[in-house]
Amino acid sequence: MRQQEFPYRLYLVTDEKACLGRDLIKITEAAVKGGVDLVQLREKDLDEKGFIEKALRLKQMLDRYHVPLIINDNLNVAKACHAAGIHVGNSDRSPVEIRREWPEHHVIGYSIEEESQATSAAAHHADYLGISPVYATPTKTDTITEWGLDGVRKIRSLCSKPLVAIGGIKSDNAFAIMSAGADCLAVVSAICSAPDPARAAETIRMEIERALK
Ligand code: TZP
Ligand code: MG
Repeated sequence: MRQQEFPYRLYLVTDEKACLGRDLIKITEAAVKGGVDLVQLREKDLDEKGFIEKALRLKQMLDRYHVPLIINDNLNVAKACHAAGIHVGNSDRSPVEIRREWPEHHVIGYSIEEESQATSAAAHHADYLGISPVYATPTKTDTITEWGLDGVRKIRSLCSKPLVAIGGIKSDNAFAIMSAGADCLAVVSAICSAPDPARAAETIRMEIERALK
C-alpha cells in the first residue's frame, strides 16, 4: 500500500479501562463524529470468544460511518469479524507470515520500537508503521524507549511507509508530531478518557489539519 492509499489521519485505539466505566462503543461513535477515521480494537482482558463478540458489535457501528476496524494482535478475531486489518508489535505474529495467510487487501500495521525495525522484513510487509511510543504513557508501560520528535524525523528519513505516531498524543502536541513527519496520529486516553470524546477528537483533528496545510 502506498502512502496515498493510507488516507487516515486520526486513529482511535480503544482501551476499556481508559473509558472509565463508560460504554466503549458509544465513546468510539462520539469520537468518529468528532473526526476519527480509523479505529483499532485493542483488547487484553477478554478471551477470544468475548473479543470476537465485541469486535462484531463495534464493527456494526463503524460500518454505518464507513470507518475501518483494525484488530490488535489476534488474526482469528480479525478474520472472524471481517476486519479491515490487523495491528501487530514485535512480539506478535510477523507481518511477513500474516501477509501469506490473509488476502492482500487487508491492512497490516506494525509497531516499531527500535530504529533497526524500520527497515526490517516485517516493516517491509506492513502497510503502515506505528512509531511506538512517541512519548512515554501510563496507558502502555512495557515499552522500550520514547521516540520524541527527533525519533519521528529519523524514521521519516529512513522509510517512505505511512507513519502512525502513538503514545502521549493530545491536542497540545499533535501539530508538532505531524510536522515532524507523521502521517496519522493514534490516540487512546486523550479521547477515551475525555469528558467529551467527540470534542476531544475534533480538537486533535483540527491540529492535524492545521499541520497538513
Ligand atoms: N502503543 C504504544 S503507546 C500506546 C500503545 C497502544 C498507548 C497510547 O496511549 P495514550 O493514552 O494515547 O498515550
Ligand atoms: Mg501487540
